[in-house]
Amino acid sequence: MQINGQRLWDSLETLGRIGRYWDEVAQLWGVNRLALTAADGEGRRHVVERMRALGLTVTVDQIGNVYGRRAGRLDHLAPVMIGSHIDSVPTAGRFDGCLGVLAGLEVIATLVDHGHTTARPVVVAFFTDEEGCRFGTDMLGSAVATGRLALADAYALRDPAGLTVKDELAAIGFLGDAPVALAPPHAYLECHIEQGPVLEHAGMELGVVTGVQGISWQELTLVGRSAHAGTTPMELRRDPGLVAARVHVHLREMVASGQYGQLRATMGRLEATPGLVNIVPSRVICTVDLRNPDEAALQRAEADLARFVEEAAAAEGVTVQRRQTARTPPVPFAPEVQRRVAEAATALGLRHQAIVSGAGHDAQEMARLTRAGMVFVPGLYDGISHNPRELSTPEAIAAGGQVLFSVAMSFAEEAE
Ligand code: HGY
Ligand code: MN
Ligand code: MN
Repeated sequence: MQINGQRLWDSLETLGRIGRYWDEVAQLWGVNRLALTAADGEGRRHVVERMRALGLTVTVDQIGNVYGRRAGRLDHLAPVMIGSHIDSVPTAGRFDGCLGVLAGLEVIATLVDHGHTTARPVVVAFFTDEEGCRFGTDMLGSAVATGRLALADAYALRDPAGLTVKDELAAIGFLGDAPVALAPPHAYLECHIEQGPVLEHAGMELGVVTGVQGISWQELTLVGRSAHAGTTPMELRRDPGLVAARVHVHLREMVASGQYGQLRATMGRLEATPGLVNIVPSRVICTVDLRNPDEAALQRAEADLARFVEEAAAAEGVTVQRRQTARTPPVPFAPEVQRRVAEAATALGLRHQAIVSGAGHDAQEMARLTRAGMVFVPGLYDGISHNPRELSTPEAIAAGGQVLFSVAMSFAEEAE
């Protein structure tokens, strides 16, 4: 059975119009469906409508995860689950996450077209707040569904305006009542745009994802003393902005030192208060995102950075409060899933290679419950992502969708 690549491409365009905004910098339409905002709610309702139109039974759980289920001939058996997320960063393209959910619906639509019922049930899922950039921790919905995060703790998370996850779920009408604990699926599959340059530069048509690298997010609150920019002598200052700048430079120096393997380090958020031209800031809040495929090297980087921050703050008479907001170790994907993805790619004559995911994904959480794996579709323009310029080709999307279909069917027709 062949999926309908054009229908999949069109569905990405349609969903991509929900929450779209004109990005002045990129001079392109971008997507902003930040988790649990009205735009996210609109995107969710659109996908739920598509699930229902495909005859799926839709369940919304207490953290807002949504599952669309298609019965199987042996309906008592554990389902094959295909999922990802449809929430986005505020400056997104239309592929990150959405490809995995819409390719899952394309699998269902293909089965409907052919009037074929699989042995096992098939479930298409989208998880709440995978991006984590509003409430501070990533993979929120899938982490709760797989027991890494407690529901009460997730509910209590607040965004910078002080709004809670629970209230915002209710506000968009997705505070469901189904229990969050997920029964282990027979297998979990996720198709995702690579979001990096590896496949494009290697001339590959598909990536067989071997796992996800470790992720460490922390928020630093640096408090000094606000003072007049003109009258305050430099030696009397306690400037948190200087400490933040030193930390930022130190991140690059740690990577350049080569002592932490393939460390990647980012200071994505940097907010000075009061943030005005003629006042030494009283407070700076900044974030640090550390990534590493090697857990021991990631822990070394965290420990060394913590020491550096303490020393830099003390030298400037600034206090520091550190809050770990996300932390997941490197997660390997099931060899059996990898094997089937590679086999399907070979059968379709697709140039493919193994690749470690630089980004976090819901599949890393689902790997706690079952055999999980991912299909990567190459991006264009060095695979830029978390940016309106994120793009792939209709051919690559169709190929990824077809491999996803083949692998899903191989699991869905297993009666034991
Ligand atoms: O940050 C990540 O790796 C993913 O996009 N949530
Ligand atoms: Mn994603
Ligand atoms: Mn993302």
